[in-house]
Order: sequence, then C-alpha cells, then structure tokens
Amino acid sequence: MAIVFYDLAGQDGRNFSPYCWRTRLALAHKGLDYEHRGTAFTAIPAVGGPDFRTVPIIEDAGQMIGDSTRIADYLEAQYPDRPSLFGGAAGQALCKFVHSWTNAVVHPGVARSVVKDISDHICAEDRDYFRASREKIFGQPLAAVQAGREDRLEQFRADLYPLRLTVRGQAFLGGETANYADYIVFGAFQWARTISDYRLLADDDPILAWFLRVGELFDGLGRKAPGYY
Ligand SMILES: N[C@@H](CCC(=O)N[C@@H](CS)C(=O)NCC(=O)O)C(=O)O
Repeated sequence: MAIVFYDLAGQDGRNFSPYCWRTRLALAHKGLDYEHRGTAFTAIPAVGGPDFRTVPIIEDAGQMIGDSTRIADYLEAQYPDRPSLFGGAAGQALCKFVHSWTNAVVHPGVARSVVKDISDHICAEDRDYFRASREKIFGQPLAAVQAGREDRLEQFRADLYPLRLTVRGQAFLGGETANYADYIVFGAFQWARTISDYRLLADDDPILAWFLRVGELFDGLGRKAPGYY
C-alpha cells in the first residue's frame, strides 16, 4: 500500500504548511508514491489521535509518523536504496542546524509578514480556530501583527544574508543537486507564496532565483502548486 501523506489543506487546493512542504519534497526526492490527504487544522486530531497534534503525518507500513524531521529521518532509514535526502550522517546532522536556523530566523519573519493573509486562505471550518490560536500566540489581532510589514522588510532581507551568499555561489544548499536542507528552507518561502502576493524577496535576489530553481524540481512540484508567483 502506498504511503498516506496528511498535508495541511487551505482554500482552493492551497497547501501552505512549510513543514508539509518539507515532507512533500522529501517524498518526491525519494521517488515514493503516496496518497495525498488534505487535512484542515481542526481535522488533525482525528487523523492519528492525541499523540499527533500537527501535520505533516505519514502512514507507512501500518505506522503513523509525525513531525517533519522524524519523517525525513524515517524515510532515509526505511528507503536506503532510494536517493539520499542528506548524503550521509554529516549532512543529516547539518540539516538539524538548517532546521534550527530556518525556524528561528526565517519562519518568524515570514509569519509576521503574512499571518493575516494565511487567515484569508484557510478552510472555512478552521477560521475561528486559527484566529483564536494565533492571536493568543501573538497577543494581538492578526491584522495588527501583519501591519507594518513593509517597515520590517529590509531587516528581514538582511537577516537572510548567509543564505543569499550561499545560493549565489552554488545551485542548491546541497551543492550541485538539492537535498533536504533545500527543502527545509524552501518550505518557508513556499508557505508565503501559496497564500500571499506580498513579495518577501526582491526580483534580483539570488534567494528568489534559488527558490524558483527548487520549485522546478520533480516536474515543477513547487511551481505548479497554487500560489501567487
Ligand atoms: N515540529 C513539527 C511542526 C509542524 C507544525 O507546526 N505544523 C502546523 C502546520 S504548519 C500544524 O499542524 N499546526 C497545528 C495547529 O496549529 O493546530 C514538524 O516539524 O512537523
């Protein structure tokens, strides 16, 4: 039986979860067939019970596995004959840094820039849950969180300098070919692209060129997904 992949669902087939994009690209990288199940936020508890509070979740060979990092590690161990996500143990360990950097630096900047746009694109049944849970996190109405994003853009772009320097000098974070590090960071920008026309990256930013390159992989998996650019 093919793997079942529970992905976050938004309106009009917009799959906007950054973590689910990591898993989606990891499955494609491994060349694994899967059944894609779009899942609303409020439907997640019904998928795997109380141990699974977030997506992505995959079901494979009778097991449920949650958390994008655990899923990537599982796929690498379970399917060693398929293309490697990490290129070995050192690459796998370095991806933990890429994960931490992305979560600490990229995700907060993206979230504050587009959180109101997310709420405008989520499934109708999730609206109240999303607004209440995110307003609790931010301590403000979502429109107020997002307000002033233009004033924060220069600092956000400056914070991306190490990424910019890297992808200016090589095609992918993985080198000549993409690996899981690319998918971690790609997920953050794909999150924004799927639900907002706000441009976090300048047209001439090497990070945008890299993002578009990753979007072309696997027959344009990222590019073809509903989004704004
Ligand atoms: N550490 C988890 C985080 C996953 C996560 O936060 N997923 C969000 C969607 S992007 C989610 O399912 N949130 C559920 C909720 O907020 O109720 C991973 O890497 O998979």
